[in-house]
Amino acid sequence: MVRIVAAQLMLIVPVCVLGQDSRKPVPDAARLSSKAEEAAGAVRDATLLAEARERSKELQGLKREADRLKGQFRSLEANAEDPGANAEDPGANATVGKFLCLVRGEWEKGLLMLAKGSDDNLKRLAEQELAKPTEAVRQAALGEDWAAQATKESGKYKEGAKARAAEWLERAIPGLTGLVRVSAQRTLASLGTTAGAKGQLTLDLGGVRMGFVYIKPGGFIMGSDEENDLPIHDKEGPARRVEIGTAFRMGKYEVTRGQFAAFVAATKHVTEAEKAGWGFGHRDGKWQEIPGLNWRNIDPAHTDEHPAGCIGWEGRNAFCKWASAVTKRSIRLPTEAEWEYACRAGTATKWHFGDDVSLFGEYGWSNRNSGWQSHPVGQKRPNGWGLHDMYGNVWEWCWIWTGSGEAKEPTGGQGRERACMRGGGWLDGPAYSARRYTKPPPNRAHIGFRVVAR
Ligand SMILES: [Ca+2]
Repeated sequence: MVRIVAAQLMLIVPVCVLGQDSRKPVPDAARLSSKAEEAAGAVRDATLLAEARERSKELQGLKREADRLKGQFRSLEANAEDPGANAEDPGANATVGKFLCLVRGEWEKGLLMLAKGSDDNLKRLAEQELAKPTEAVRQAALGEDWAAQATKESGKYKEGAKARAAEWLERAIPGLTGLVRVSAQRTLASLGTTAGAKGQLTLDLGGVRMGFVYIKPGGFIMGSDEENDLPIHDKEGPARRVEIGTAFRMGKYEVTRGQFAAFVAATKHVTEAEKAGWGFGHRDGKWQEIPGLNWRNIDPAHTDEHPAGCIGWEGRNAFCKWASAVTKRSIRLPTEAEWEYACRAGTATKWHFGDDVSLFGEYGWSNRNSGWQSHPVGQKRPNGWGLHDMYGNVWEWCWIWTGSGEAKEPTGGQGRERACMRGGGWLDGPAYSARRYTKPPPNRAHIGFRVVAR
């Protein structure tokens, strides 16, 4: 019996190391292995005992390697926070710069260090990056160089280099022609970048930062054939297949009050609510027109992390124009199709978390849990692709798409200037992925926006 237990324990050890069930696979496996050693010793089975000892030795090796890597990352973290005495050391600049760019995604600080570093390849890449190339051919060359760098890296560094390569190639491809385009497309496909945490990007909007998630191209069933229960909401059907032909990046969160404030400080923009001298908000237990209400004063307790509300059509257009100029990227509102595709994150259920509305409170702020106000972005769980607050908190402005049936890539259309809101807000019931409202009223405290970048 004990022999069988020892043999069974030996079988479980590798499963434990490789499995996802344990949070500490190596220590757990080591404990199992030592139990197997004990059992094998008790039945005096020399073969089993030798095997159990060999396994324990391997696990000790694994633990040492894990500790060494942990130590290395700890010292890189410490150096990244305080370069101190190492500031002029080319070796330290190369190591810490690479860590900052490829692991932490802090490109601004990391590139300056790489440019002073001892690694010639990374130094050349950093110089190309710091030149901020705007021509498609130069952007593609930079993407190809990062892809080549990725083949020399491993682990998190490899993922970071691949994500950077994909980012430059996606920007370049629309402006390329002929063989260069084919080559860029081939390299991009070979990177196999997927939606989610690996493809995250942070842009600096002149002092404040905005995080984006990479959204891969693909098809999905947009809308719903179900009868909608509220007469004021628009038709969500017919459900139809829509193809999103080009990758894009979507804001991880709604645009915050702090980000909007940076835009206003830089441009002196005056919103429609400020010009009109009133906004709609919730006060004294009532949803009502409030004199003087605008994005600055929706609630005295609001912080820069709350979503920007009371932002009208002009405000969000001007914000996108400013953000595009600051980041040298195309930043705009999502089309409805892009919004719903990203919201669904590969799901076909009513909500991205399934069909059970009782789970809504884990993912969004609606009138059931909001306390009649918005909440700082990102407090609720994200969807499968890492986007927060797609349901509730504030409604989000989108470009409307008027086509139907099969579509390659609905673009909304600059000329039509038609807006639509998605996702519901803190004042409303739990909105689902297909819910839409095409008559956004002005100056509402529960309407905000989210942007996409190319
Ligand atoms: Ca929202």
